[in-house]
Amino acid sequence: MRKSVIVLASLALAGAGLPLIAQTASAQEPEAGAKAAAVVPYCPDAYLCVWKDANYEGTRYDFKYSNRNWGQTRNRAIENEDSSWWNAGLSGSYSSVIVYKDAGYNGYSFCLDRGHGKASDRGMNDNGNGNEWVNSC
Ligand SMILES: [Ca+2]
Repeated sequence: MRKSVIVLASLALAGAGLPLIAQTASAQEPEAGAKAAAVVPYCPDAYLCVWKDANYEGTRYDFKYSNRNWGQTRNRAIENEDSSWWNAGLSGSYSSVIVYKDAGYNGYSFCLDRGHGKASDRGMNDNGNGNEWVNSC
């Protein structure tokens, strides 16, 4: 008898939990679009993070300083393979970062303020070669 009471109590708890989960999910649905645009990937403080794939996926490479040519860094594997970027730079001076298509800070580029990124970029995709920290975009 006691056993069946415990089972019933467990079922009641499980039943009570389900509507809560469903409610939470439906409450987030209207924000799905905004949520997708506000994704903040993990990127260590003080770094420009660069991923091999779009949407901050695949192997991540971190750049702390300015680099005229990614091909001459230990992160050379991401040269011309980059597909998404996030600026987790420190506040204050040199908090924004420009990503360049060509070595020597040349060619097509875009600038990311601190706390901003690009989940994809048609012009830069698999083309990046350098990054330069600047005071502002
Ligand atoms: Ca890529």
